[in-house]
This record gives sequence, C-alpha cells and structure tokens, in this order.
Amino acid sequence: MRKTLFAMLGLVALGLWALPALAAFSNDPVKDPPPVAEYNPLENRTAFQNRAAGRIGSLSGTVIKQANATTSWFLYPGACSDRFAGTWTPRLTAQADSNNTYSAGTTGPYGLADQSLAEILWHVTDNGVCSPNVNCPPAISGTRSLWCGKFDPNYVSAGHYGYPNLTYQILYIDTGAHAGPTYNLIFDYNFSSEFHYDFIYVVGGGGGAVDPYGNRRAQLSNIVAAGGHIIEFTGSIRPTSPNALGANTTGGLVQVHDNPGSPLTVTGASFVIDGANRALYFVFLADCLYSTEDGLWPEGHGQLMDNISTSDNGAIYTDQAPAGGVDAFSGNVIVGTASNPVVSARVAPGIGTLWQLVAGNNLPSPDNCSPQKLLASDLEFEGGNAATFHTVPNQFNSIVTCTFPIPAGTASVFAGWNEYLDLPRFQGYVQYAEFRIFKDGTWSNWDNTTAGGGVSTGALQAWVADGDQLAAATQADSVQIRYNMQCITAPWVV
Ligand SMILES: [Ca+2]
Ligand SMILES: [Ca+2]
Ligand SMILES: [Ca+2]
Repeated sequence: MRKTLFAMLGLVALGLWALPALAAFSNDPVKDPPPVAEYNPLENRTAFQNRAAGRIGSLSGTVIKQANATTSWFLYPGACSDRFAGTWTPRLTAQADSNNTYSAGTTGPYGLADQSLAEILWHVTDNGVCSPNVNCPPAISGTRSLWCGKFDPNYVSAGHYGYPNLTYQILYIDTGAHAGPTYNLIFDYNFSSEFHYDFIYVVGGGGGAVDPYGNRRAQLSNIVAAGGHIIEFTGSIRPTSPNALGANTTGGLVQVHDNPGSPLTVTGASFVIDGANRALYFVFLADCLYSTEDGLWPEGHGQLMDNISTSDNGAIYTDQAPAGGVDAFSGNVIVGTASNPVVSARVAPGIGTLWQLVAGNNLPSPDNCSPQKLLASDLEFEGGNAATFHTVPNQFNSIVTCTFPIPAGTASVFAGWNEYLDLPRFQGYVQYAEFRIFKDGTWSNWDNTTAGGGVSTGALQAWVADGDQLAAATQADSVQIRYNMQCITAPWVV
C-alpha cells in the first residue's frame, strides 16, 4: 500500500532591514555558505512532476490516481494538541493546519527552538561518571579534568565524543589579583581543533578587572578580530609544537599552531601574562564544517585542561567536582560561587525563539493574490521581532512540530507549508526546514528537508506553497519537522 503524509502550516518569514551583506566564509570552497536559492514553484520541480495524487493546489496537469494509494493528512487544526493528548488520528481528506484555531501571541501547540542559544560544553569530565575512552576522554591527571566536548551517538568521528560544528564556548577563569607586573599561568592540556578553522583563543580581561566580558561574544570577537588576544591555539598540539610549553604573552599574541596528525597532552605549560589580566577567557570557536560531529576532523576529542594554577596565587583547578550554581552570565560554576565564580563555563546569550502567531491584518505581507491572508481571522506564524516584524541580527529560530508516527508501508512522506518570504538577497537571512526521524531506537540528527541541503532567500512578497519530500522518513518509526529562520554569518563574525 502506498501512503503519503502531508503536513502543512502557514508561516511568514519577514526581513525588512538592510543589513551587511553575507560575509564570505573563506577561500576554501567546501567552507562556502550553503547553496542559496529563491523560491521555485513546486510544479517546476522535477521531483513533483511524477508524484501521485497531486495535492498541491498549484500543481497543474492531469493527475493519475493510483488504485491502491491512500493519502493520510497528519497536520490538521489541533493535531499536535491531539498528539499530546493521545487522541490524534490522521485525516483522510486534504487538511492543513490553518493555525486559525489558536490564539494570537502564542504558538498554539507547536514547540519552539532558539538555535542561536548553544549548549554549554565546558564542564568537568569525571572518570567515575563517564567511561574513559568509551564516551569521554580520560582525565589528564587524577580522576577529573575540564573538558570542552560531549558524547553524542550521532557524532561521526570514532568514539562519538568530541566537539560539534558551529560552536562558541567560553571558559571564564578568575586568576585573582596580581601584585606583580606579570604572573605565570600554568596548566596541562590536550587541544585538538581543525587546523586554521577552529581555535582556542585566550583573551585577557585587562585593567585588573574581575569579569569584564562575561559572556559577551561581540566584545570577545572584536578583541580577537583585532588580534588583541594573548594566546591562540589551532590544530593538534603536542609538547613539541612551537610555544606549546609556554611563552611570554606580554609582547603580543602567542600562536600555538601545529598540525602533526594527532594531539598529545602537554604538561606544565607556563605562559607569562600581564598582571593586569586577572580575568582570562578561554574561547573555543568551531566553524561550520570539520569537527568530531561530522567526522571530518577525526583528531582528538575536543579540548581538555587540568591542573590550572598561577605562579602567585596557586591552584585554581586540579581535580574538583563542579561547584554547581549558575553565575550572572548563565554560566555553569565549576569553581567558586554563583556570585563570585572562579571557573565558569558559558555560552553567548541566544537571540530568542521569536516565532509567534499574528493576525494577518497586522502583518506587512501584501499579496493581491492572497487577500484572505490579510484578514484579522487568519493567524500566521511570524518569525522576526514581535513588534516591528523585522528580522533580528543573528537570529536562528525554529518552529518545531510534534512527532508523527509513520505507518509501515509508507511510500512517500511530504512536508508542506504556505509561506511568505520577504528576505532580500545578500542580507544573510534565509529560510529552510529540517526534519529528523526516529528509527532503530534513536533520533537522527536534524537534516535539511531539501535533498542535498540549501536554503531559501529572496523578497518574493507573495504567499506560496513550498515543501519537500522526506525520503528518509518513509522507513522511520516517527518524524518531526522544524521550520527555521536563520541569519547566516561567518562564524567568526559577530
Ligand atoms: Ca571546523
Ligand atoms: Ca585532574
Ligand atoms: Ca492561518
């Protein structure tokens, strides 16, 4: 039996600001931004021209109905509420979720994700809690170390533990007040990051300040962009790597760059640091490709540090369990207290979930061909600023559907939606949808609904039907879909 799943909902992606153009990622073709396309009507796509039971309203031509085909419509008004309540059944007549049965200012029964807010990865790895060499690296010494990494069964590299793409992780260290003009920062480490694309930057706070930068990515990135940081690691570092065992940072940036094929633990590194740099920020930056996650950087397992001390104030971290608590910058306190953290793991704040339902008469979405979308009775998801409807710099927000079970014997799964895109080209704002499947007892990574990837942009300023076949979902137990708006910038640009 051939079955088809349809999921449709109305969405608006608005982008009305003129903003700096999409920055070039690099000179490396594989580092380029994802392929960008303007909207292409469904009937112009070869993938849809032979599809049975043409359910898209704009699909033209003769439809030849297959005798044994059944089509189930999974998303109807309240479908996700029914899923949560256990009362959901698919519909056998054409259905979409109009969103009109929900309340403006809410998201109805849909979930939201702020993908601009990252998971904190710096933490204490503990030989007694995880399984060293199985799902975590062994502590450098004793039973615990600081680790910027995680185990994820979906990570491709051997062991499946290390670091992901596109991450910005801040380890704050308060080294205490320094009476002398300089002090030595002494620590053991095992660092491995994609050579010349992923980095560990050490930024000094200056001025004797306790915590001047918090989790402010903009300030930290500006300092690094200007070369104002004090140490920079990239590649796999060994004790034999230039500057690996230490150098004087008071004369300017110290680079520890090496690419020998794998890291080796460096013990007792000692860097001379200006006494004004009481606060230190170890920033780990990973770009969009080549990490443990995608398997293209198979070396090492993220970043490890241990036995951190200063020459004047003594030990900072040796083998402690995490102190616990959350500091003023939403950081996880590893040493110290929530009000006076000594070692704290942080990420930059997120931009927000943004998506909300808005009545059509409030939205700047003119379309003479879809006057019904301008009615007060028509609710639509709007993905920018809640008051101005403008895009928000660095936003990366998703509407997330509930999960849907896929019946055995399903031949085709299609996710569709109506959308209004006002995302002028070269502004960096794009739209795309992703899906994940539950199969063999685990959820997959989120994958672009467009085969081969790619994102949509362009100020079409018209309501259109869009969607994709989810080939991988036909063999799955369940599927879940999310619809994204993202501001794409080079990862080292704020
Ligand atoms: Ca990388
Ligand atoms: Ca230790
Ligand atoms: Ca609607």
